[in-house]
Amino acid sequence: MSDHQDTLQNLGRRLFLRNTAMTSAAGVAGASLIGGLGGASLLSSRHAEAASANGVNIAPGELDEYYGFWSGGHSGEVRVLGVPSMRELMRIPVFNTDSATGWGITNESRRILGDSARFLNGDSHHPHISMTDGRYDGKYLFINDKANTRVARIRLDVMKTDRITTIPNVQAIHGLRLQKVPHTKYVFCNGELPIPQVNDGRDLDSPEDYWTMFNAVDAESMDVAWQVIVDGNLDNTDADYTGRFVGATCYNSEKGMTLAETMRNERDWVVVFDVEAIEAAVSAGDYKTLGDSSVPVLDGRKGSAFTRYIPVPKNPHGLNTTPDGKYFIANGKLSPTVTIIAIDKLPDLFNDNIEPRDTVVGEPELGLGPLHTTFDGRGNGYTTLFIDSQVAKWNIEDAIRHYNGEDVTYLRQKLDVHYQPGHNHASLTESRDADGKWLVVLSKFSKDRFLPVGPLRPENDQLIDISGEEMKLIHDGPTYAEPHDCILVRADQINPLKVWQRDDPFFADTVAMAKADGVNLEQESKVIRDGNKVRVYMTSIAPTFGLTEFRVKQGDEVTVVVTNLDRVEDLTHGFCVVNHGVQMEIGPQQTASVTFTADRAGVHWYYCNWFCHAMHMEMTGRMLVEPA
Ligand code: CUK
Ligand code: CUA
Ligand code: CA
Repeated sequence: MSDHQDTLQNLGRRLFLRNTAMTSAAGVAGASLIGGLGGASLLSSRHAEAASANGVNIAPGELDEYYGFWSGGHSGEVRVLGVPSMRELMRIPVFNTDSATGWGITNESRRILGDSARFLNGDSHHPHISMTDGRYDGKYLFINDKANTRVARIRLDVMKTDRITTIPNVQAIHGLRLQKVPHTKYVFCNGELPIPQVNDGRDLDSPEDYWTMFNAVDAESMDVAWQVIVDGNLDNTDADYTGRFVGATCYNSEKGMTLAETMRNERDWVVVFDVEAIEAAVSAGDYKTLGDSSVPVLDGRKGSAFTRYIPVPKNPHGLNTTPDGKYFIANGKLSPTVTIIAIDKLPDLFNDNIEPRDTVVGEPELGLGPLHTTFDGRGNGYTTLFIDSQVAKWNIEDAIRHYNGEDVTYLRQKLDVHYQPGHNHASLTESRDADGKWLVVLSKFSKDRFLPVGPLRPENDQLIDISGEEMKLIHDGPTYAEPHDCILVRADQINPLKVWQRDDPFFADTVAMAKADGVNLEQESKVIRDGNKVRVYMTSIAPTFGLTEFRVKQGDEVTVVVTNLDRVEDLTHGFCVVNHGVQMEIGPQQTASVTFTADRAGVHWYYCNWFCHAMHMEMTGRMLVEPA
């Protein structure tokens, strides 16, 4: 039997199963969504082994062709992987605190965290790389924090977080995408959970007065540029390739406060935003502000000039723009379909020449629980089916022909994945350069795929070769909670620095403080007393600190500034004060600082904790604290 026939038979079985599964999903959701794994898994394991036998091998010392940036979910971080080897290359702390680098501990990171430094957690979902003319430009990566309503920017030249903005007037930033054309001027991000406006204790018991908003953050200043109030709520989002339109799914058109209420309507919608109309209103001063915030707020509820609401089957999830710029694809979740919205019909929709559903040019049935779709640049979509534990490969134009009544098959293949996939992501899929080589499927459950590690299991990021007609599973990659999403970019599109530059803005404030103290960071180590504040400046060259001791008084507020004078690539020092919770990374040519209270008299050793030299263990010093 050919694979194609196999696919069709398989589809038949899935469709047969659909009614029961969808009924239970709609009834009690939650638990039933992860049911029905059945016996398919053993068979699939054997398939996987066969595939990896002829898979790729990146030999020791060889470099990968792609960078992958993975969100770390509720670990709050971002991870950098090499693809196709799936080797983890680096972790970038963002919304979390990090013991190795001192993120959340150092003054430089705390300045970036700002007021939100008081939060120790984050929940990052959607990493996206800045673009120029619809292509990744390798400058920044942006990511949301659902947990504490923030958006962060990572500089890809140093792979450090450099800005974090808390979005006012909304709760839980979820979907996040970037303007693709003409360049990433805006970071678009969705407030998911409706709240009273203003949220100061009023309207607690009046959910009808709760609202949420669509937000645009200026990618350079990281200030919130504007906010648009919507009906319902907002889940995922994506931008078009003209620069004018952004689409977002809404699963809660009911504005329900409970699960059952959010599933009441047969249809929810995709909201489309007209960025040009919004910008015109903001420049004309045609907006209000809310509470303490000075951010322009526009009313984009139904009937507004800024938005249109396109009905789609109930509780949609992912929203993905095809790399040819023609379509928004809304993924059905509770419906076995995805909805294809023609972007070239949107101007007519905004001119009220057509009805919202007239923009829908296809609604192919793919299987149970479609969550996200990604593209190979050859006209195919790859949609994760959460309930079926599969990825469906389907042809977009054939799905449109089928919708128009033609007798064509749009499904190309279904591949079992392990298990319950959320996002998937094909190489360069969000840009004009989508190259259809690799597909990463982020499976939420690993179950039997790895050695058991206690009740908490890793997730499973599967690498699939999509360069040929058939999808082939190549690799299983266990990951820690929880990479909702990732982005793959060609290695040549990212240009990281090898050592820090001395004028880097990342530590410019600390350099300015030294200058005000009259300290030449590159040449001297020095202690400056300023009342009960003591600033300890020291250099480091492997394997010594510029100061092997310094003396303070009990109760002093001590700021230690270390400048790593090593110019050697890869030669990082650490600075850790024993029993003080003080720890930081100082990369080659970097200046880093940390402030703490010397609250106990006595001898307190400090040491370097990056193994930097044969005499690394000896790279130590003493903080001598005189009793008060
Ligand atoms: S969401 Cu997690 S699987 Cu936050 Cu993009 Cu769909
Ligand atoms: Cu410096 Cu170890
Ligand atoms: Ca709904």
